[in-house]
Formats: sequence, C-alpha cells, structure tokens
Amino acid sequence: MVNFKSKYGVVFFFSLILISSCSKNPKIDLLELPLFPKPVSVISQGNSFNLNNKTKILVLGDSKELLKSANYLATIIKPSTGFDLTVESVKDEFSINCILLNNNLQDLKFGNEGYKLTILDEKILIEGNSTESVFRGIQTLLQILPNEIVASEIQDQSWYVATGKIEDYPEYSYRGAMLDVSRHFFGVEDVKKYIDLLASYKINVLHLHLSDDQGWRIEIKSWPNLTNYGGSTQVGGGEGGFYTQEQYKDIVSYAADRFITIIPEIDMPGHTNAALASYPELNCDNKAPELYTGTKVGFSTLCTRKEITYKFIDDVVREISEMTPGPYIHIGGDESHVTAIEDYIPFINRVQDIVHSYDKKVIGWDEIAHADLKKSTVVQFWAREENAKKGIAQDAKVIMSPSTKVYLDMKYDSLTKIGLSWAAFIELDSAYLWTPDKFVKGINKENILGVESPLWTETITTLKDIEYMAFPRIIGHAEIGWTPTALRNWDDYKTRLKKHTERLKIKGVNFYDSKLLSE
Ligand code: TNX
Repeated sequence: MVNFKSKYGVVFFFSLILISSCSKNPKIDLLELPLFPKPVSVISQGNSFNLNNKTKILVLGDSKELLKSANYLATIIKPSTGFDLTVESVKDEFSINCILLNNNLQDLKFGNEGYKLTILDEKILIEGNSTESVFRGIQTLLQILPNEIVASEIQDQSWYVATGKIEDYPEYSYRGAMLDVSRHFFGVEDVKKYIDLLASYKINVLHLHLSDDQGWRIEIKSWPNLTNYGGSTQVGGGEGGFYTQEQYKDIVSYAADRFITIIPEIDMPGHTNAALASYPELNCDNKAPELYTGTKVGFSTLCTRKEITYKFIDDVVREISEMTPGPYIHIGGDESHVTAIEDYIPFINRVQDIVHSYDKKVIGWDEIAHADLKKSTVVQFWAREENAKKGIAQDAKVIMSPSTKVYLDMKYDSLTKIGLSWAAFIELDSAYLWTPDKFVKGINKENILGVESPLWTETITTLKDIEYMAFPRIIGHAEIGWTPTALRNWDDYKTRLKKHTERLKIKGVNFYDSKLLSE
C-alpha cells in the first residue's frame, strides 16, 4: 500500500535538494560560529537560510506552551530585524520559509532538554521531546544568527543562518546561577535582565539568596516586620528593599517562561540578623539586635531551642512553598559559627521535616551534611570537601560550587575594582579549567546533580556590576554544566569567546574584557 504521507515527504525532500542547489544565499560554515555551550554534535552543510519578513514561526500541533516559546522567539528577533513574523499552529511539517517547532519528537536520546536543530536552505526545524528542549534549541538558533540579531534597534542588513544539523543534550540536569539580593537588593527588572542573559546560555536554575544578616527580601504575610523593618537597609546603609509576593511570583513566572526554575533560599540558623532584628522573640534573650549593614559573617543565630523559632520557619516555608512551583527550598545552613553543633544538627533535621511537610526538597550549603540528611536532600559544595563527602556517604547528591572556580564575587585579578578575593583570583582560564567530576577525589559523576555559580553582593551594587563579575565567566560555567568534558578545551573556548565578545558588546553587557582574550 502506498503511504501518501511518506510519498509526499520524498517528493518534498527532493524538491528541497533541487531548490537548495540553485540557492543564491551566501555560504556560511556553521562550524565557524561561536556557540555556547558547545553542542554535542554539529554538522555543517555550508549554505544558508534567509530569514525575512515572510518567514513564519510554526508550531507543530496545538501545544499552547510551545506557542508561547514561538512568540518568545518572534519577540526576541523583532527589535533588530523589524520583522513582525507570523506565529501559527500547523498540522503538518511541509511548509517552507519557516522555523518549525516540534515538541513531540519522541526520541529518548534527547531526554527532556536535548534538541535537534536542522537548518536547510528553505526552512529551519527545531525538535525535541518537550517545549523546554525546543526552547534550548531556540537559544542555539539565536546564536547562529548574525550578532546584530541582539541589537535593540532595526539593523539595515539581511539575516542568513548557516545550514547544517545540530544534535545536543546536557551533561548535567542542574545548571544554576545564584544571586545574593540580601547584601544589596536588586529590583525585579534587574533580576529579569539577569534571567534573560542566563537563558541564552541554557542555564536552568536561578537560586535567589533572599535573606541574610543585612536584609530580608521576601514578603511573608504572617510575619510582616521581616520586610517592613528587616528589609529596610543593606550593606553600606542604603535603603534596601524587598519583593512583594506578587513581585516574587512575577519573577518565578518570567523565569518559567524561559525554562529557568527559581530556588528560594532562606539562610538559617546563621545569617539571620535581619529576622532577629525584626522579631525579638526569635532571640534566646528576647532582645532584638540592631539592623546590620556591615559585611562580617557568622555572628547571628536563630534561637534553636525555642518553639517559636519552628513556628516562624513553618510559616515562612509554607508561604514561600505556595509561591514556588520548583521542587526545592534552599535552607542555607552555612557559617553558623555561633550555633553549637549539638543545636545545629537537630535544627537542620527539624527544618528538613518542615520543608518536606510542604512537599518540597531541601538544598543546603555543605555544612548541612553534619545533620541526618533525608534521601532527597542536596548538598551544595562550596568550601569543605569533607562535608560534601559526608553528604555523599548519606546518599545525597551534590551541587558543585567550588569557591575557587565559580564564585562570581571573586576578583579576576588584583586590579579588579569590585569583588572579594578570600577564595582566589579567578581569571577566565581558571574559571573554565576544571571538571565537576574530577575536582574532588570521591565526588564522582553519579554523585553530582550539577553546577552553580553564586554571586555574593557585599561589593556589588548595580546590574552593571553583576554583569561585570558574571560575564564572561558564567558562560564557561554554563558550558561546564552542559558540554561533555571530552569536547571542551581552553584554546577552542577562548577562540569562540573572542568572537562572542562582539555579541556581548552589541547586547550592551558590561563584561570583563580580559587580556586573555586579546592574546
Ligand atoms: C561565604 S559561600 C559565604 C557568604 C559570603 C561569601 C563571600 C557561603 C555559603 N557563605 O555568606 O557572602 O562567602 O564570598
């Protein structure tokens, strides 16, 4: 029996070959283009597709979610191209002059985030098993387009896309960034801009450090002084700030549209001066300390032996869980230097129970491995190898955040004007030249959930500062989390990064222009 569809497909395929052999589009080598993270497989075909104002963005099937990603793509390319591209759903894949999105590939090889990007002379296909995978593929397509695609004003030029085929999927499922909004507060618009930048490199987690000694930044309706008073200042004595619950939900949904999960952190029992200043009853002596605007760590603790402390934590975790669709609540647990270990352990154990009672899993800095970890608890390695290994011995997974490699608040070198240097100076090569499963003997691939780059903000006061410390180092971290080790090397990365700085300039990212990039 003749299968109409496949016969039609064969005819279609040959007509494409015919059209492509007559194509007048310029020849572009896909392998010459700087892609981040480096994809698993790239085959260059050598021609190009012309994106023009008649190109349609088509969604195969009737997924509303995929339509949203299609509209995202149309919105991103509009300012620089001026094209108001038609976005619509279709029932088959036979159109030409289109970018066709398919989230129903049903190929296990690509998992939940992998994608297949096929660029022919006459059309582009982005396919995966989920909308998330198509979204990752969209980011790759944007990187293949000319750098001017990221410009904020209309560019007088044609838009050609190198033809070829990319198959790509991540090494680790967790590829994160952390932003400390406590030491200095950053408003919703700044956080959204950071989210947009992170999404371009396929980062899929933004961990928000929402409370610390210097400020409480998330509205908790049952404990209003936390923000009214505890959020009223920051390092250096500036006015601070906080997210209302509506604003927090807005960040969560903006991130979700870019397939980034927000992980909220309430740091405890230490790093709690802002809460202790807001409610005297959380202190063992019932006396509220002053608000704190310095940069010391390790001097505060919740009163772990008081029942009211657990009522407080229960309320906070409940309200935050209700606004957080992601699976994790980060409970901090670091540098609790004034909490006796015999108080610390039962405290962490009990807080794990509270988080679980709201159907969330726990992440904590590596010190929490001193406690009895639940099976699903994740340990974030930042300082002490023995803590991470203690966690692994309890079957916990580890997030790799070695401070000597991924702490974005570390200066690049002694001349860097902002940032700290207690862990290391971290130049671009040092930030790139490490491998998660080789970094600590005893922490192996199967123990690692992924990689996260924290940005502590004691010395960081503006979005420009955030950009300067994060870029381009975080691009390397994104690649470490995504690309197989065997495909990574510094010289190749450096060559790609040199080319990519052109794009960062057009985007207006205030990146650190390292001397290593002009060598
Ligand atoms: C250590 S990393 C901290 C933070 C500081 C940071 C500064 C960690 C879990 N704790 O409280 O902001 O150093 O680099």
